[in-house]
Amino acid sequence: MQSMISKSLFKSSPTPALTEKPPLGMGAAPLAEDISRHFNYTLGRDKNCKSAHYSYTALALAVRDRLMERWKNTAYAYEEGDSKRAYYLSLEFLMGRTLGNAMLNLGLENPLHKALHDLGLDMEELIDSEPDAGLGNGGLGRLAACFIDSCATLQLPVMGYGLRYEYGMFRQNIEQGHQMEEPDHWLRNGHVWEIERPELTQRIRFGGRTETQEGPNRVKRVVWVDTHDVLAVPYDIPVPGYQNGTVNTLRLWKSAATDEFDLGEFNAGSYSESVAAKNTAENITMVLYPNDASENGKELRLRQQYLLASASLQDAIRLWIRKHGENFTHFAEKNCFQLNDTHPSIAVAELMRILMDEYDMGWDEAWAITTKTMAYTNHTLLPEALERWPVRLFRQLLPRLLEIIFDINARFMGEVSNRWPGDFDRMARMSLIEEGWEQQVRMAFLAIVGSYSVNGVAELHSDLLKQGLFRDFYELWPDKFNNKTNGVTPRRWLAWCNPKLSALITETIGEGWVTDLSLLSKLAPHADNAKFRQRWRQIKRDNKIRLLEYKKNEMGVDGAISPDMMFDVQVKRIHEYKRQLLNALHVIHLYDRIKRGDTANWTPRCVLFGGKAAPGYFMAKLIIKLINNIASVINKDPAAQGLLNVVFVPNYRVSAMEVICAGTDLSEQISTAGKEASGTGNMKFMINGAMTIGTLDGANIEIREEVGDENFFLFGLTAEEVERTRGNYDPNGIIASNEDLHRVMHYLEISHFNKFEPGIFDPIIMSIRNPHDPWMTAADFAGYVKAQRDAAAAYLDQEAWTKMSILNTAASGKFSTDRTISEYNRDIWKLQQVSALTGV
Ligand code: 26Q
Repeated sequence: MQSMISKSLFKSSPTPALTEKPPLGMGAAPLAEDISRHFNYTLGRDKNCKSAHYSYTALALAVRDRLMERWKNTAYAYEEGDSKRAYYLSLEFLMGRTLGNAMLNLGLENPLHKALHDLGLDMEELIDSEPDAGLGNGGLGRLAACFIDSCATLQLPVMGYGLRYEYGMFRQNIEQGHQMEEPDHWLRNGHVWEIERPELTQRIRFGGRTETQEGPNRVKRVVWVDTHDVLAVPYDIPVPGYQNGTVNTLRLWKSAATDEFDLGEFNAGSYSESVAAKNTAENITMVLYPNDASENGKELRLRQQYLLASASLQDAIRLWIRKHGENFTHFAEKNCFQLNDTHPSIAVAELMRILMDEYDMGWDEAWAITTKTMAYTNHTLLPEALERWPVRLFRQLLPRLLEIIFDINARFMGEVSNRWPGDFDRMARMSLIEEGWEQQVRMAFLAIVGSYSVNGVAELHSDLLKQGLFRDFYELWPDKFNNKTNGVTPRRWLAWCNPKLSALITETIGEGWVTDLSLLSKLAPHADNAKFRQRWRQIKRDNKIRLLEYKKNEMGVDGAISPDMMFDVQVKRIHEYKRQLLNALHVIHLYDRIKRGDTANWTPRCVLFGGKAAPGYFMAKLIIKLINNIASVINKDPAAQGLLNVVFVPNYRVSAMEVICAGTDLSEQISTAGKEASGTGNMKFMINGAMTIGTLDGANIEIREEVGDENFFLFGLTAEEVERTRGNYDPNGIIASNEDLHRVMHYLEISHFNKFEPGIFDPIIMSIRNPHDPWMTAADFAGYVKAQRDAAAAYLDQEAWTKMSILNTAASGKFSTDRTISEYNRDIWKLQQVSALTGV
């Protein structure tokens, strides 16, 4: 198949006359020239074309042209240096928009401003016409996007492998306060940033059965037969480093039907079966699963996972063979696969299959290679979110892989019983196969057993993994376990999204911070300079006005919100453990104070919420409805005018956060301690000078360590206290003895926010009053209200607040993914930096 495609595409091989071009001009004139050429010739538009889409595309193509030569040179540099490579395997890459980032990283912002001005085009309008690439749910997917940005900036040979979903994260509309989901057909108007590479198509097998055959010298080998095959076609997206000549690759697979489907079954007369089979093939990458906690047992999801793992491994092995032939002796020294959670962890078994069944390797050699190349990152502590697949489904869909998993498990159980003879409880706990009414494969355990590194994403999270979920494995292999605290890319999350603050920072400490965020610490002394504070405050205010403008455009209505109010923001996926409900209870409390006339020294505030709920998550959707109902009562009440506003911004996404984080005063990070693995929104806010109100959870702990406890509004039970409280938690006692909470509950219980929708919030009331409430919302209410009071009081002293804001930015240097990726590289990948600049 592969050779057939390449033959038909390249009848004659390209010559230097065809491939070697002088570098394109980076000034305004050649840029304007190219934009206009693409508009008129590539796109065939004329003076009657009014749509911003075509001007955007022409601009994007002119920028893309400038990435191409750097992209090729980077590939050549990696190939020639025979560099060790790492592959980041992820079911999600939440990239957001590409144009602005490409402009920034190529250093084209100024010349393009001039070029577009000369062409009479409005840069902002064009930038805003690009749809977000929403190929992820939330933190895990956005982390992958920040990681590949940092890898390119650090000039590391890292490729991202993911899926090219036709439909990304759904669009969220709010109707009568309810979340409504709409499909996100983000590719409808084409995607200029991708290059299809049909010549690199891979074949993926499903179904069928296995047979043992005798090979040439009587060696037994397993063959997987009667399979239903699917093709995986790669689409490459350039990932530019920051002004360094490097352009790495994000390779996304699209599923497609093989030709056999049409020919074989079609000729046999079973037309509808053959079309249905074609659909099954093409459905695999049709849609992103919109859950950010696992939804178990869906066959299509397992197909997605296997397609990604198999196509990516085959592709990496193709690259290897091109250079080294079928000699795998040094494969493990030169390749590393980082598994983004358990979603691609079937890769462990798939690499074994490829090495044994396709390249005749024995078990021990294949296992040695696998366990020296795989590394696994865990992103959750919630036990219900750990992936398990029914053995029955595995047998049906991936029979050969199930055999291999059973073989891995048999050998692993032998190892456990050697180490702890007779400890059958432990064996049952550690088995890759969970027994029960239905046997299940524990994907996290497969990932741990098959990897040489297992990491969590913040100090607390990594510690809790070792003490809790993965304790047995930690006792067996303490050296495998490590921590890599998350970060965010400072290019998108400061340089790009906050141009005014970036300019002030660069003017004050120079531009080095863009690639060395620790340099932000040089801002600290300026916190004592009144003139500097004044400029800092003015920029935050401008960004708040920009946020209000954004809100107006997204919601179609204007509200009486002043930029002088405190902007108190919680944006993230809606989940009970993240406790948007606690925030909502506090809003009701503020409203109650207003109604009681308890408004002396009041800090006017705008409480902004945003986030999507998984479509099947009843409680999360009900929380959205509650927030919207509260908002509509409060915003309409003249008593609250100028004192309190509540906003739910619909369709929260990457491009929304770019505006939101720059205009935030107070960042809400209020999860039940021990539940949020890290959080990364918390870091975006901090870098942009917001104060955090938060629990001792995830990376909040490290944020507070960096900025000092006097610059952080802390409250709530610790992770240990949460666990100790379970079993004797008495929310009704707490409510009875806390006047404020009692009154808040009263508002809910008299249906104050749902007068015409009786009873709809009863499940929320019951969850707060439930002694088994896993999120212990009532337990943290009093502490939260106190911390909110402190924050409000602090905001009244604008000089002191601004100082804290500056100190937050100054202390945020640790939370760059450049630091995170350097640590992955130092401890796990061990790649050499490769400069692609030679020649460019
Ligand atoms: C699994 C199986 C089937 C369908 C969906 C899923 C699925 C999809 C996405 C399960 C989980 C996710 C996403 C998890 C996630 O975003 N976790 C977050 O990862 C961030 C980056 O490390 C952390 O900062 C957050 O704390 C963590 O919640």
